[in-house]
Amino acid sequence: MSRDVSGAENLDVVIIGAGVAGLYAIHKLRQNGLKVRAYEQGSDVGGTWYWNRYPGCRCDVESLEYSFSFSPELDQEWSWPERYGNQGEILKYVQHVADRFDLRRDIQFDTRITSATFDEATNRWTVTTDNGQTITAPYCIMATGNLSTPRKPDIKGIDSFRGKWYHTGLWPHEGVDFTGLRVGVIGTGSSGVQSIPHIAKQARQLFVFQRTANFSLPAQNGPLDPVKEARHKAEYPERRAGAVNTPFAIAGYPPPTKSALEVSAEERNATYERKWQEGGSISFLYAYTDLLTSKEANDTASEFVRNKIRSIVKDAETAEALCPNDHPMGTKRLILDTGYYETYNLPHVKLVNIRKNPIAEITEWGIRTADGQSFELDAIVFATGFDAMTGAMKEIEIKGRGGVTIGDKWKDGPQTYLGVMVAGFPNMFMVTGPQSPGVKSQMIFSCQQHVDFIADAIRHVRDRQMRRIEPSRMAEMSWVQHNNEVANSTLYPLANSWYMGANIPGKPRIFMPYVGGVNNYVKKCEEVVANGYEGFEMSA
Ligand code: NA7
Repeated sequence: MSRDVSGAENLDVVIIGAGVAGLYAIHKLRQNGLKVRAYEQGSDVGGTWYWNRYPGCRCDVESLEYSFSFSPELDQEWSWPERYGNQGEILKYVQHVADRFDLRRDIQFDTRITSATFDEATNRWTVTTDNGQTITAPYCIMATGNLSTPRKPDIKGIDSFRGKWYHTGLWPHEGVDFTGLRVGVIGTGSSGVQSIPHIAKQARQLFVFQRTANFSLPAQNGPLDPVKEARHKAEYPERRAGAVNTPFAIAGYPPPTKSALEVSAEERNATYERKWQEGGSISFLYAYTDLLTSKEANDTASEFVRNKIRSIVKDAETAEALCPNDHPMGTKRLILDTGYYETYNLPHVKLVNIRKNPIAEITEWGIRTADGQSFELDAIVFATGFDAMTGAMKEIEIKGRGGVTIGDKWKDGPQTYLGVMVAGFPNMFMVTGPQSPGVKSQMIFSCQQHVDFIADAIRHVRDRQMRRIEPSRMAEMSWVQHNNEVANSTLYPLANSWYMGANIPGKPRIFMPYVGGVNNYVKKCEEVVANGYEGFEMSA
């Protein structure tokens, strides 16, 4: 690597993060002849799949879909053991991709980026690391992930707890043995719902502290059927090409044609039952055209799931407490589980409704709720989620033009153009930033699509002997407005979810993902390029 007079290392593109987005960025930009390097806080590749090692951690997109699509050979070579990949299987796959495409030689592990500053005179980003290194490059890519900043709530007394505590997003690599222990799990999002049945198998006693009940559907996971795998692999070219024309970037699900309100209650329930047995969230949400746009239509699906919960959970009070009733189904990330509701029929598992009776404090011995009940615990698991979508970038001191930080710029909520760039932050790109469809899609598809867009934009700028690219404030404002209009035409804003920043006290409540569908988003990106990078300003 070359160095300048100050000793700083010089690159063409500095990439922050070596999860799926960072890895593909290395591959793609190297193919374009650029000198790149990724800096990664973890000791290996994988991002989400490196950190989230809690028991039961599994992807909610089927393994044949949740994979890179840039290499037809890779598509054919890799075999997935199960319908839905678990954390270990997915991490193994990502590690294989890093080795197969020789990506590790351009990654520095165990390195946290602490600041990134744009120099207006030289049009270069200067990035510093927690071990005192300085790197400069004209372009900087934030491949920092959407769910990569775990958050433990600030509950009074936590430091006095004598047992051990864990966060699902920072799980010990050696695993945790809960055998014979009294365990408390706080949080019932995906991480809680996936881990609770596993923790229950070991724990002597398990208390689940639930603030909000969530909708969860059965994954109906199992070994991958070899016939299905062979067929899917034969269809990969068409499936991969077809994904771009779908809202979630997953082909193979015929779009719904009818409103839920057009059919009889019997027909509706038979459809929901079929989808429930089939497993998976897309299939269920695709049952009717209006499940995410009409409250009345959604109510029919929500009530179907509530009735399922009532039929599975034997204790009527527990069942009722597990029935979500404060948000329409699907407006928070729909969870896929294996045996979650059944777990509450075990005699040593108890649900504690902390909406009714909040946690007052954590004591030396466990958790005390507001009504004075004490729960003696040996371990506490925080399944309390992440500072989603903006957290990771805000943790880096990013300074754009005029020394404005990303924290200042986003103090009332994120503002981006296409979820890829921010006005005032030239030459800084984001992979699946806020206001992109990333988290509402097959994430690896979106990471690739964003990186391809970014790589083409950098080539466009360089080919024209330009040195700076930045979205105009007008383009940014109109994209933010469009994003909000699309969200407001759906039921999504009705839920207090991490999509809204609602899980972090004090975070501005703005609906962050683009929910107009990958198909419409990609069309918009193509139009932008066809019109000479409309909305972007370039200068020498
Ligand atoms: P989520 O989905 O954000 O869930 C976090 C859970 O923790 C949720 O039930 C929260 O309740 C609960 N929570 C958060 N803070 C507290 C406090 N202070 N007290 C009690 N309960 C709390 O995170 P996950 O890790 O499960 O999943 C994140 C995504 O990863 C998921 O959507 C998939 O895309 C993969 P709340 O609902 O806020 O009342």
